[in-house]
Amino acid sequence: MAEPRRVALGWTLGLWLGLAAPAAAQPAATVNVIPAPLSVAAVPGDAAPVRLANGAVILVPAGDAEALRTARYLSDLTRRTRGLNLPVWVGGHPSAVAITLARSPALQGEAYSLEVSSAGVRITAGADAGLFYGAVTLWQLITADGGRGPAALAPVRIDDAPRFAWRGLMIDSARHFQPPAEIEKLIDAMALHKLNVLHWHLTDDQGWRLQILKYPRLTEVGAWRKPQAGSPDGTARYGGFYTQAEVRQVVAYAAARHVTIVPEIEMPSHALSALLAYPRFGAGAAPARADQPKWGGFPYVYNVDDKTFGFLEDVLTEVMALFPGRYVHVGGDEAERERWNAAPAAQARMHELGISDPAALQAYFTHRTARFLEAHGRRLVGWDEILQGGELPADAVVSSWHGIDGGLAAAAKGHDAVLAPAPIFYFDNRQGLDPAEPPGRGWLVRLQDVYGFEPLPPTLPAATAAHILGVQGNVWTEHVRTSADLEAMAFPRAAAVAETAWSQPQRKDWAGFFRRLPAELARERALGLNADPAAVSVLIAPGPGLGVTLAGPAGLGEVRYTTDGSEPRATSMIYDQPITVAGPTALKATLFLDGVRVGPTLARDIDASGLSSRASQELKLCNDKLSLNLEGAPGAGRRTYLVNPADPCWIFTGVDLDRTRTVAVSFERLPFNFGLDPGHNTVMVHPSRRAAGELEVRQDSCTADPLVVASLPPGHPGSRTELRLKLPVVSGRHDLCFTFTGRGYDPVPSIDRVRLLSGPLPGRSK
Ligand code: TNX
Repeated sequence: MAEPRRVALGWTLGLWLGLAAPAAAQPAATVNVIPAPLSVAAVPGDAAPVRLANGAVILVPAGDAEALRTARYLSDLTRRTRGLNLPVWVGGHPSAVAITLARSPALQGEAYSLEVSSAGVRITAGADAGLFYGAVTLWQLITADGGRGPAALAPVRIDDAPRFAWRGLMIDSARHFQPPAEIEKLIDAMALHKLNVLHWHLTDDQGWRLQILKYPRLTEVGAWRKPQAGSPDGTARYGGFYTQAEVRQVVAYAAARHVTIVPEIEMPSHALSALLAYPRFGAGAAPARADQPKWGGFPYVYNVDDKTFGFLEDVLTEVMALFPGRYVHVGGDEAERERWNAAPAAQARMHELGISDPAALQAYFTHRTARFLEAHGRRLVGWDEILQGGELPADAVVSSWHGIDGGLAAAAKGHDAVLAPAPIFYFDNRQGLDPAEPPGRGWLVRLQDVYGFEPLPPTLPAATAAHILGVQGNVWTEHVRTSADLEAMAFPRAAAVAETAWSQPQRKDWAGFFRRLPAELARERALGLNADPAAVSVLIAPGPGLGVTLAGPAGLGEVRYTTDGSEPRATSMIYDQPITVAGPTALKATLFLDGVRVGPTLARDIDASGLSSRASQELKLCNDKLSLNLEGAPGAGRRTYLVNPADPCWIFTGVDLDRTRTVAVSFERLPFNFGLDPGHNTVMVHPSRRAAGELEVRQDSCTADPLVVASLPPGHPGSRTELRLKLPVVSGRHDLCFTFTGRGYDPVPSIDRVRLLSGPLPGRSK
């Protein structure tokens, strides 16, 4: 079996690009557009496709600067994604016009209509945003066949408008930093999905990313951290920040694409980097540099004295000058507010307010900040913890992440809310089971899970529903280190968010979305996005016995495969039951939909050793209360490990012990950089006999007496080791449980792969 490769996501889409969707003529009732438009209808009497070749003209009215900007954007887009040149003309054109952008006061805001007929293509809207979204839809029609050059469009009439006003994506630039150009690339991609709110998470314990002129140390000190030994970030200092000039440019870039940026400045907690720069504004524990490269919850909170509020107001003043949108997010999540109980200034404030509950003090914090923002014409947004400790400021908006109940409760009381429930809208989670998926959290959040979310329960009163501003996907980046991985985590899941946010519920259906997905992935690729093909990929699992099981997305399309090394075609065998192989076999499998190839080819050499080897992602975690897909140390052959660092224990199911004499277990020691919440994800230390710890192997149950125990050789974070353990003679099929013992898990040994070896011990252990 081939070793998992991170580059496996870089499959050659070109192979199936030309085939991604059946030819250009699309039936009028559905169009290959995401998000699905409100209404799609045939154009009476028109049947012949409209051809758009190089030189086809886009015409805008004279004196309409915004229409001109949108026309130029469309022209640029078709050139860079399809190599199709559509020149823009203003006012009139001597000969035929292919595409016309027009204004109509009958349409408002983001609404538009688009007609493709023998008279050409006409996009009509009242407002700039509507015109822009009409152009985006046209671009999607032009690119629906995944090809290059001229396009043929079926006649169609589209009338469209969004369901929700807030169609969001959150990018965490604090845990890992993305250069401004990457943020702009994401904004461009958002706009092309009709997403219109970028919630930009700019500050957190691990980094302060926004230049504040009055407090230069926020970035001089707070933007940089020293990663721990063995961390994926390497040993140099890690960090970066956005200068105010860069932010202004990003804001303008977003505005031109009808994307509003909601900046987030975290308070009263998630503030370690700020407090390292200005410890005088802290309460509770003294800020510790050593915590800055760790993930998790920390005991550092801002103080509640006037000078700290003065500092925060100064910061927010600069933030408001940079970000013209109405909303300013001030975090509010996961504050260890009990820390205020031991801080004299906080105690004095509580005394003055006549409160004894630190939650009420956080409510005071929120109100005071909301009043300040309101006085400047802005609205406070906060995570759903701002609902605790007292009444919410009337104008405040809740980002609901502990499920949707907080958001719905706030809406019932007349507050606005945005729904971003964990885990399904948390795009730091894996979207597929393949060992080559990017690092992140280990829970599975597939594209169809995201798509299946309906924000408004049917019993919700209309007056409450009116306060749900929309939905938002969140890309937290503790474990998402690179731009390529960030794009893979965000796309195509952002397309599912877009359809939930834009399309009416009756226009949504997973099978229909899935049919539009190949074209969607092709567009994302054409934009240079590293979209994750997990939703159209074939998964391979060893077993049962000497066989392999293949799986595609449930009930959609068919898996076709070959065993002679050739590329699967529309006529190749359809997979319908586990494949049993007699000898070494080169298996290739691909997902097809209606005879058209829609995903990458999975290629595996199946032989006895391949079948009896599992990567950590193919094992089961004994305890998945915490599940992370963690990247190892940098260097050649950098790997990703599925591990619960609070309980390093894995199960290899159904091992044929009659054939297995030895197990070879390779593992890497990962730095334990987690500030785990006490009592939440309690570290389950399995006590060791020796300081370096042991690997214990058990049969059937993880609490039985071990079959075999091996001492771990000493090793530092980042070091990789393989242990070979000879098993006693046991017969039958059994689960094997692999547990690391220790006197603590720093570093935490993380299994890379378990191989089952038969016969006498081959070779010696490394
Ligand atoms: C919780 S959601 C957090 C973030 C983490 C995220 C990881 C929220 C408001 N806080 O600090 O990055 O979980 O999934």
